[in-house]
Amino acid sequence: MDRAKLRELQSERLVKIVKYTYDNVQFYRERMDEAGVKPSDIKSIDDISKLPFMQKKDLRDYYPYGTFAAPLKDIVRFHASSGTTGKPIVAGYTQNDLDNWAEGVARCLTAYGATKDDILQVSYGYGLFTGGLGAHDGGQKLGATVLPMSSGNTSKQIMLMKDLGCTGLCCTPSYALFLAESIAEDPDTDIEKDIKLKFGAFGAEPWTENMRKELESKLRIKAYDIYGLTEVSGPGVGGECEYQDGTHLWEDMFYPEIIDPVTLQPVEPGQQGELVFTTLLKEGMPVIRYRTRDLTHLIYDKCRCGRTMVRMGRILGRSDDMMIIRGVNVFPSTIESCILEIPEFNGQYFVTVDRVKNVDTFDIDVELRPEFYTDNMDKMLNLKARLTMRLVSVLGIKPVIHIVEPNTIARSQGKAKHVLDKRQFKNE
Ligand code: DLL
Repeated sequence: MDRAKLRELQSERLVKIVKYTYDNVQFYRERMDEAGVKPSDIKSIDDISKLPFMQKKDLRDYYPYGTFAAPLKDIVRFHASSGTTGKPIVAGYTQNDLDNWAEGVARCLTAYGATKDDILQVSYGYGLFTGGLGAHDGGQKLGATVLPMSSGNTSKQIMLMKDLGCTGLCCTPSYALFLAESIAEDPDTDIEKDIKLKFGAFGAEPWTENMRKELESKLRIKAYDIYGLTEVSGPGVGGECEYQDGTHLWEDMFYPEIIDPVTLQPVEPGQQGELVFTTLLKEGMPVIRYRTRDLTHLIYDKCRCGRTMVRMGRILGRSDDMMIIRGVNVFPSTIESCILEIPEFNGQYFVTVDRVKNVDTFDIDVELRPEFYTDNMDKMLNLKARLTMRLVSVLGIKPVIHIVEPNTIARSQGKAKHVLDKRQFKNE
């Protein structure tokens, strides 16, 4: 769609959604009244900056139904985000919301080159997490055949992947890496002959270009990004195209902005900042200027694929995932990228941060590929030195590296957990 036309459509939809939320949700009414803005002040998408922001805390404070805009009789499904403490965020969807969500996922799959001839192995968890059912509905909307595998039971995953000839894999990149390792170790499976996978739809956690290379070479596929969040719908808020050069956001449904998380002002076009979304079509639980905490940038140049919808750079991390170690900002994704530059490591790692005598400690366990594991101390010390040097040059601080045997770091079947920050448990 031509961008001028898209802007008209966004304007029309924003005007409607603002009036709809003001009329139906006390929370929005109060917030807009406090900010001194009326629905009639919103005449086009250019007026969006007049509206107040909302964040996760608001959804928690108004749990469970306080931000729902449709009556419960019109809500046909709930999902919930994986809150580790306290109440989760509950999202409610009308049938139209589910149809639009499936449309978003189907667009991603189409952008990966998938068609109704594909067989999708959906290995995201089914249940409250949006990954499983989201990918499932999108796959069916496209007309592809869906295998609702859910996560776990790796040997059965491999058996059905082979026997049914699955061509697409939908799961977290960390679980895809685990599946790839398991396939490589399975004496009864030959990746070339037995596995028919062509592409993967990987998301739900930050991942890097080096992880992409790893997954593409291990699974002999094209590995594509899929992005989304429960508060906005689920997977399929955007996805990459064949050029793998940014994640197209489906801006006719989800309007993105990038703000400076401190000043809350929009950043210059192309600058890094916090991603904010307004859902332009949601009925059940719309969100207006929702602060995602995800850090990224937007690319408005036309993509080589011909799609005009904006692209998002890789999510660097969440502002709440960022560790400050000895005063330096450290994202797990940066560590992952450095590890995967060294071919002897398999990409599995675990970071432990602590504070001893008022000084931050920074330890990284990192696994070797089985073929490089040796008791030759010189080789091990050399590898350790290479990784340490690389991390020092990128991060500016020195971690203590521990090279561990293959298969010793706990694998995740959903979102990977890469960090234990023991400082958070102390009251120093
Ligand atoms: O993770 C939805 C999803 C499922 C997306 C399957 C993609 C595939 P939540 O559990 O609410 O929803 O977590 C949302 O996960 O704010 C990001 O921090 C992170 N995230 C999701 N996709 C990506 C991605 C689902 N492609 C949170 N790259 C988001 C980086 C991602 N981070």
